[in-house]
Amino acid sequence: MLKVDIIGAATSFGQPKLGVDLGPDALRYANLVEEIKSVDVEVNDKGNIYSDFKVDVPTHSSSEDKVLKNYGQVVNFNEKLAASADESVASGAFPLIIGGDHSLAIGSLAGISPHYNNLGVIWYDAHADLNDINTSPSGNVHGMPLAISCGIGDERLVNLHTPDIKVKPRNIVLIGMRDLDEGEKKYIRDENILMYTMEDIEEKGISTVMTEALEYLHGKTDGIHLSLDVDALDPSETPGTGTPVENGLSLSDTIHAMNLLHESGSVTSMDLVEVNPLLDDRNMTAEKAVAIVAAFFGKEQK
Ligand code: HAR
Ligand code: MN
Ligand code: MN
Ligand code: MN
Repeated sequence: MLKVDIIGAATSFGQPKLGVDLGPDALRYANLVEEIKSVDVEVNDKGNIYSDFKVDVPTHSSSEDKVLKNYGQVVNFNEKLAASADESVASGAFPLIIGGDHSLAIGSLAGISPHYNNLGVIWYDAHADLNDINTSPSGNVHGMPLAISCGIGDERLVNLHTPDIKVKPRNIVLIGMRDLDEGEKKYIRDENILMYTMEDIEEKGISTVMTEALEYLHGKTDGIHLSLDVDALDPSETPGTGTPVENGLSLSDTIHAMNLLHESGSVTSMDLVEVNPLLDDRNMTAEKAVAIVAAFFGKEQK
């Protein structure tokens, strides 16, 4: 039986809005554990990880005039998360990292990637999160984790947990894109990263997109990490998130995408991020996120 380790990544340091660190508990209130167990999966909830620092420790950055916000907390938090994710994979479990803002993907990918030679990544998000300190419009680290995992950015974050590049750009698929910064567009073009924008999804349909994504990754990767940001969905579906973007994916398309990933059997780890109960309407975003995760683990729709 599949063994799933839930790792609560209770961080909000990658962005400025209060409450996203409560996401893991909001997901538990929405019956995350019970829903996953209902499909004959063994679940071990490892509880939450927190940063050791409540206030920021002095900011370091690779550039003089710009800063990475909450740098000290982001480094400390992700070191702890990487250790936990690494331990879960080593024990044979499937790590399900629940956030928390998307800066947590720095730690999850750092902990998971050493177990693979060529880890594939499906980044299901409205945003590419491919900024570095110079291209970022905000200094918020949740807009940077995929770049950092590709070796672009602050040295301590790039070398977190292991002194290696965690992900190769050619092993990435971006899905749901509709809010990209200029520097991100350039990086995607220069590195020839496979990207499906909302327009592509509307044109091809989600089934074709997921099938193409899996075909692209099969053969050249030995594991696939799904990093699912709830802002990939339309804000009418998932309002409880810090940076909603109009014209997103529907819940039904997303559930269908998860069913296809389940059937493929090739995804080996997952993040579920950016659920913010303080911005939500009676926990509906967490409830939908739980339905998405349940579909990913094989729950049939009623
Ligand atoms: N691209 C913008 C920035 O870097 C906005 C990032 C939005 N955040 C996320 N990430 N939720 O997917 O600041
Ligand atoms: Mn994101
Ligand atoms: Mn996003
Ligand atoms: Mn099944």
